[in-house]
Amino acid sequence: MNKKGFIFDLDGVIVDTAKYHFLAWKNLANSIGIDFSETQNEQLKGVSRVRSLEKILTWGNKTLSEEEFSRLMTLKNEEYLSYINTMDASEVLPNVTNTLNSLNNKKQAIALGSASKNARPILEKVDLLDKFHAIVDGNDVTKAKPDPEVFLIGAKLLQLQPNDCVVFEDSVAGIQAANIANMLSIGIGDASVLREADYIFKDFTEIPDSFLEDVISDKIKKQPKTNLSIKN
Ligand code: B16
Ligand code: MG
Repeated sequence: MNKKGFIFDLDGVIVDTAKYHFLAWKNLANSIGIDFSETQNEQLKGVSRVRSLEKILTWGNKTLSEEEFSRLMTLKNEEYLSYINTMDASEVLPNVTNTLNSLNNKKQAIALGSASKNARPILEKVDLLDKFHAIVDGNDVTKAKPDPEVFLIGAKLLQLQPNDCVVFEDSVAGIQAANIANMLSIGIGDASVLREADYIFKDFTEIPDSFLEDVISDKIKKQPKTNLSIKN
């Protein structure tokens, strides 16, 4: 059987940790007199922790000393981790575990490609760590999505060519990163937001096993696109 690399984003694809990021960022922003809405939280999806705080400060028209910036990042992460600590397998999004099991049964290569520095503890909490052959997270990358670094490292660890890899992503930046990496991009979520993806599904309950079979057997393949570049 053909072997493909299936690379999963974490937040918004495997688990809904956005709600915990929201609570922690909101409390932090409010504590320094900045309002923070769910719409703004949407704009932080797939964005690194440092960049997220920079964006919040810009929205609130505030500047901080380096020390204060790093103190607030630590505070945010401590609160976020307190929510993460309550997580268990019941928080895995529908049909994700089945999909991972099915791909493992088909002897496919599976990696995580996440911006989060907390990816490993989260996968441990929800009992999925042993389903992955490689983990690439916020500790391994120097460039954030839409830079393709996170997925290219994933392909390398799986010992596969980028063109033999598939990415599941819920963020626009992540879809762009997958496209730039020349990987089949599969958007998980809202079709109107993720329209740059090669395929879009609302969630994993909508992905038929026949679709995965077609990807593995090369019936479904990345169509090369031209003129792709990183847009910030
Ligand atoms: P951390 P993903 C991303 O995860 C989140 O979507 C984003 O909101 C968060 O700021 C980022 O991880 C960094 O997370 O603070 O845990 O390092 O979607 O790339 O899995
Ligand atoms: Mg995500």
